[in-house]
Amino acid sequence: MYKINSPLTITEDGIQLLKKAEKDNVETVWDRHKAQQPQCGFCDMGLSCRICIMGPCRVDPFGEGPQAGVCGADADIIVARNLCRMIAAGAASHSDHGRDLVEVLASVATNSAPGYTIREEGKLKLLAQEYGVETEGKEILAIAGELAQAMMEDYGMRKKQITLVKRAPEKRRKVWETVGITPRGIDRETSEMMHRTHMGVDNNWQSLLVQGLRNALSDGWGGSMIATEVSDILFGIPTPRPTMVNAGVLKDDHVNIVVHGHNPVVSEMISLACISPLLLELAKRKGAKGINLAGVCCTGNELLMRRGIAMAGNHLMTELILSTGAVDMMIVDYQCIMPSIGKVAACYHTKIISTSDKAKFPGMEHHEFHPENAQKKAMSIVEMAINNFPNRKEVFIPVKPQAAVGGFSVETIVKALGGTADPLIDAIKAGKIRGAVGIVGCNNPKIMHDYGHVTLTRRLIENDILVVDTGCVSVANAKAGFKVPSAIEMAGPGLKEICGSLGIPPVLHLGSCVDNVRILVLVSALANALGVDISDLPVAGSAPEWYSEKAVTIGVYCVASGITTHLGPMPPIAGSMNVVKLLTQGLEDVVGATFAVEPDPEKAALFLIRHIEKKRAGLGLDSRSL
Ligand code: BF8
Ligand code: SF4
Repeated sequence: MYKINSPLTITEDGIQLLKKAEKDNVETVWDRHKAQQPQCGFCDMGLSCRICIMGPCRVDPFGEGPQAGVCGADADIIVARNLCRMIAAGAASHSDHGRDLVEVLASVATNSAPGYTIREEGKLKLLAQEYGVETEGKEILAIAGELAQAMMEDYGMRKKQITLVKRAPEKRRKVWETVGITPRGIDRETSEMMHRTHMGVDNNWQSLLVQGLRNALSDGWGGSMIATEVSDILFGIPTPRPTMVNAGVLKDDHVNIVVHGHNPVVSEMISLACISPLLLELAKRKGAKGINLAGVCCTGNELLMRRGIAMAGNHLMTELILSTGAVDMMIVDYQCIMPSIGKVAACYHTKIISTSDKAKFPGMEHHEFHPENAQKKAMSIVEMAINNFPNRKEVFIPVKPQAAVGGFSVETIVKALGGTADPLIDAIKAGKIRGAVGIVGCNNPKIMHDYGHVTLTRRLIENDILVVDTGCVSVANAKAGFKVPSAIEMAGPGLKEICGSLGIPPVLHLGSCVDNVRILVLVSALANALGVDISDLPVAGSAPEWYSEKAVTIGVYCVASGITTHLGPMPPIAGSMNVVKLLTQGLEDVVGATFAVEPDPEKAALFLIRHIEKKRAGLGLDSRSL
């Protein structure tokens, strides 16, 4: 299906649209990446510091130039501080996304968020119980209000530990207690991380990194987990549903609206406006057959999981799909939105709308969404998109869409297994499924677009390893055809048998990046069922093409939760062998898992297969040698 004939992308739509962009004189992320070469070697190794203005400073990696910054910070301190600030930024991003959802939940409770509602009363009550909110004899909205307040407390400093930490297996919680990394408050850990990395505070690279682990855990078992759970309560628990992916999901005879960003608070309202009879009628009057809503990046994943909305592309496709000339409007919220988007759109008729008070971009029209006005705003914005349809010029939709199934939540996986995780555990024990790997994260122009994801996934399923994916990986894998039931033909015999009997593909789409917490919940259930720690399970994580600070935080909370994690691109830590050794070896003794860095997905697959076989042997299960 793919021609691996381009150094930039393995995808056919990507190849065609790169040519189109070049023809239209559109500058892309790859052009800018090229223009940045050579990128700074000090920064690449984490050896530059601009935390204070006695600097900027840098440490010479060859031992000839300065070995300390003006303040005296050496390579270990500078590298650790830089990495910790990445963790803090990633944790802040996910957790702020979670906070916005909690605010919507609070507004729903007071009837001040027209259009939003409680879609999952059962899940609301379960969460309320976890938070110690009394549910007996109470109105649903009253429970929602109290739950929102209780969640807000998780963000603060009134607790010894955040609530959802209780979901982790007991053995894991003991590890966190022993190491001293049980997260206390979501904002507290990020704030303390920023404090410790200020000039003249924590200048011990080990204790900095220990706080980095706690900060990341405050995201995984806090901010991100709240984001996912409240999204399910407000918008529905995802269930498997058919969808379409790639740039071919755009329709030349429909008004095409693309949502981009992360938070479903805006995109959900847009999706409702797109099926309004009034607006559909207007679209027809303007000469369109209908309104076609598609997604890119994680807000697209959120809609795909719950509504089956089509996905036009992942991170590196966000500029290119505008080059189709078919996008009448792109609506963005926040995170991973390149500030170049407005400039690309200006080459076409595309209108770009920013919606968040905290995310403004050059060349975009700003229409701020808040819980109380979102419903009305969504209607007026979609109307603007329809009115833009007649302004279209040349349209180039290069490929036919690829079918896929998306929307696996833990709840639906357990349901597909017949109500308990036992069939999955039996299949793992019998060796039909060797283990599972969560492949997560982004695209990065340093790596051929989607090559890392697709190659790694193919090798793992061939070796009977179940793959679950989120974020931008999920689009890459869907485009590669791994997410239709017939994809079991690409799987090894054991995985093929199990997935075939359950009627599921060998690669399961678990959602957006905050939804990586669904992986934490799933592995906790497996560990509890087997009476072991997460770090004993034949599972691993991988981010073959990661780029963002959020991905660093995800990787760190996975490792701190006991999941050994592979990274494609090297994080900026090579300037300190102490930090490298701690993250790739030393953490094994601390949290029972480590990082491994390997840009080549073929070699990464071997590493992950060996890791899984080793964990199987540790559990007394049969183990293959490679
Ligand atoms: O949160 S996978 S490029 S879109 S950071 Fe961004 Fe990376 Fe995509 Fe979603 Ni996640
Ligand atoms: Fe330089 Fe130290 Fe300031 Fe960093 S904190 S910029 S190393 S003086």
